[in-house]
Amino acid sequence: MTDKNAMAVNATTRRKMLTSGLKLSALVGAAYSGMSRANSQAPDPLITEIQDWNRYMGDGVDANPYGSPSQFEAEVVRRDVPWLTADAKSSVNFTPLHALDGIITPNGLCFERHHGGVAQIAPDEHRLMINGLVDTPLVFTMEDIARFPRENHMYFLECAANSGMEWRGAQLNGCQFTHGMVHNVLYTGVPLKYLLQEAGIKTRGKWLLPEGADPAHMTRSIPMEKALDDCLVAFKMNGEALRPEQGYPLRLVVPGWEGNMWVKWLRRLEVGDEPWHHREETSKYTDLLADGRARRFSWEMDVKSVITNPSPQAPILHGQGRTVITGLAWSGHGTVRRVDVSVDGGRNWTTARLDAPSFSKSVHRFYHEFDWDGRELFLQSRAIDDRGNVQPTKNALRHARGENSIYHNNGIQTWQVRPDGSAENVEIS
Ligand SMILES: Nc1nc2c(c(=O)[nH]1)N[C@H]1C(S)=C(S)[C@@H](COP(=O)(O)O)O[C@H]1N2
Ligand SMILES: [Mo]
Repeated sequence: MTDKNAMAVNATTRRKMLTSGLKLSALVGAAYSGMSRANSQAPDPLITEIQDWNRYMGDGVDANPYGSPSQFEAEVVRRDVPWLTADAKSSVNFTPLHALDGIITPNGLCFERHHGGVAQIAPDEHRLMINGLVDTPLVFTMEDIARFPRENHMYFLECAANSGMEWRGAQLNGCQFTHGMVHNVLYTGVPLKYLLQEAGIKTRGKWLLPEGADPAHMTRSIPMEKALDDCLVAFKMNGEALRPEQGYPLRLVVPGWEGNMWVKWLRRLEVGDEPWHHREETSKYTDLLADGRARRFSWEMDVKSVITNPSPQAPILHGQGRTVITGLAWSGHGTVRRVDVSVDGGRNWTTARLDAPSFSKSVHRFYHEFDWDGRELFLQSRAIDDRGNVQPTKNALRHARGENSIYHNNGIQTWQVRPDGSAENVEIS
């Protein structure tokens, strides 16, 4: 509740500021408010008058040894949905996708999902053990791990429950809440295969059980082919140490696969000959179908996209004229080849412009510059990955998988934009 009030108050102040700025451009009436403001004859005090920040010396270099965002960005934070979970220690908050651009999620804004709170582990007391079907059981310190060859890769992590509240209809009003269980980070770590090869996997060793050192001691069964393919044991995110929330000092990176498998505070890897069928892969993260059967081991995250702006938390404030539609697209199968945007609820599609680097199993940024005539819009985006997978409509998903599901909802999202620029989560039937 407090969050919502804070957002509303802030939106009002911002709108007031923008209205006063817009008066001048309204006189000229061109599509680009920036251009019209420059052409205006009326004096703008922000240009003609000396402001406090021009006049007085600012803080010195010692004011903020670990930098933080501008005070004017205080609204850009992870937020939770209070009714979603009973207790903050086994809960989730969401990445503010509507306030970000490019493809990197800043460390302090990466959504958090944990089942036993955030473990606080001193790196010199952390150990990683490899046991089970190996030639030599091993225990590594953090120092040991840092002596293996390391690699850097940009990957998205998406919780399989992202958009899960939307299976039965539009519910949460903001892409932060409908799609914010995703983050995209440059990881520095050691390929998992180097550590496994050091221990020596026995021929019968076909599965791997990573385990977390937190009170939830999260475990999942991972097939050995994936473990030896592109998994990393990571200790840095976006250049600095992992945040405690993200598993400091060590987490497993399982590119393209559901977030639950990316065990944080990684302390043990057990090699086995069959999957363990623990809680997180049976009662959770298994998808109940309409006929009562269940889809298990639905590891890969399918191709998905969402328009982040405009969206319910980021309405159009500038009125008619040139507006920039932007959003994110990703696929657990590889890169995103194309994103289409529709402003009329999927009747007509235009190919959007993909920008920023395109990495496999990483989010992609798309833009669509658009002249808005003030009409009601039904905005949608549809991503296609490099394997030719096309993001489905929500109805197509429901047809295939029923409505019992929580997980793996990669359906096309619709935002209704009203003539006043406000936006709402809706569905086209
Ligand atoms: N040890 C441990 N690892 C964990 C979890 C946990 O509770 N404990 N949560 C999992 C789930 S369900 C998800 S979606 C991701 C979330 O990663 P993040 O907190 O970095 O966003 O971590 C996974 N790894
Ligand atoms: Mo998750």
